[in-house]
Amino acid sequence: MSTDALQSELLARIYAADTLDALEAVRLAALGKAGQITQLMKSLGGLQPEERLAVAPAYQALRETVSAALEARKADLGRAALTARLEAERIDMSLPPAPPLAGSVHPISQVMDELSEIFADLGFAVAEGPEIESDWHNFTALNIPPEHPARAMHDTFYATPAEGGERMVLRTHTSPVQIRTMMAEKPPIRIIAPGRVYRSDSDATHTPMFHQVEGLVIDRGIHLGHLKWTLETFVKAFFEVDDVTLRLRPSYFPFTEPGVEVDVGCSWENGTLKIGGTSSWMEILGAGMVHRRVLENCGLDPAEWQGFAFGCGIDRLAMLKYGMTDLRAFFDADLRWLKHFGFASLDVPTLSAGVGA
Ligand code: 2NL
Repeated sequence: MSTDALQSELLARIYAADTLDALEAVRLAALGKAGQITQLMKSLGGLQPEERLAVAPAYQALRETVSAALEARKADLGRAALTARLEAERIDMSLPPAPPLAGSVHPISQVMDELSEIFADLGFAVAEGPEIESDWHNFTALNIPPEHPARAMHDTFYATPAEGGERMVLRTHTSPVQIRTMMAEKPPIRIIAPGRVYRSDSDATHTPMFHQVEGLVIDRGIHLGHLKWTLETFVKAFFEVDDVTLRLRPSYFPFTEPGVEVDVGCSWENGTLKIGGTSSWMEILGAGMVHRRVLENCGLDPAEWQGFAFGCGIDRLAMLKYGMTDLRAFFDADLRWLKHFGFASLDVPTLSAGVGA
């Protein structure tokens, strides 16, 4: 075959190749070890010098033309492949995630978002702190000195201290977050501290890790009336019930004076407890006025600043609102349970739509 005919044939095959793989096959057939052009080049070695001079330029030109055509075609096919892939993988980032990929929001996360929403509306910020705490922040600052009997009641997980280091604990409540805030910021302070807490306790109604939310207000002239109004407003918004009565009973916490236990009025309807009315009472919170020694430990003068604080279990709040009966199922990661009790990821709680709508 003449070099012209071979060139025409190869160029035709190059332009006919419609994938990178087909193009590679053409390249091998022309320029590979046993390719047609390679054979021609090799045959030059067996020619007389004058013969070689006569045909070599045509062979070289053939090799260059075919090489260039292969490169050009390769670039075209690469561009086309990229365009096709971009088209196929096109994603509209403004669309919500496809439901089957979205998973669901755990009821505890949902309730935490509801709490943040309700308290943000009352001017509270959300505060966070470490789950591995110093003994001082978790206990001593809260008027629970070493050897205080309240320490035994907390079923604390203790970390082995580093040599010469401070003894650390897994926080038994989120109060140390409030301690850190009082030490770092100037009043007025309005925060809630939701998060994980740990106690070495495990049975049908206790898990060694659970969730707590605490609230703290520090300002001038704060009294129990502010506490009661705040909790009433919270309970109304959270349970979406207007007819809410709270009952404060005297109680004791080392970090409050006075301390109160807070019951919410409720009634039995067809075998289920409903928030509202006053025919029954259910304890939902512990609270009180911040103990003057706690204020002093945080560098606040109790003659100038007063405050109230409260704490309650988030897991129990979620069970009451959404009707779960087994606490331990919260942490089993059972897909059927998560599907049943989980929330759509775009079902963000807002006050205007109703926090639990
Ligand atoms: C409960 C309810 C409570 C607090 C938590 C608190 C935090 C600071 C100062 C004073 Cl920094 N109080 N938190 C107060 C009363 C109750 O939790 O049943 N706890 C065992």
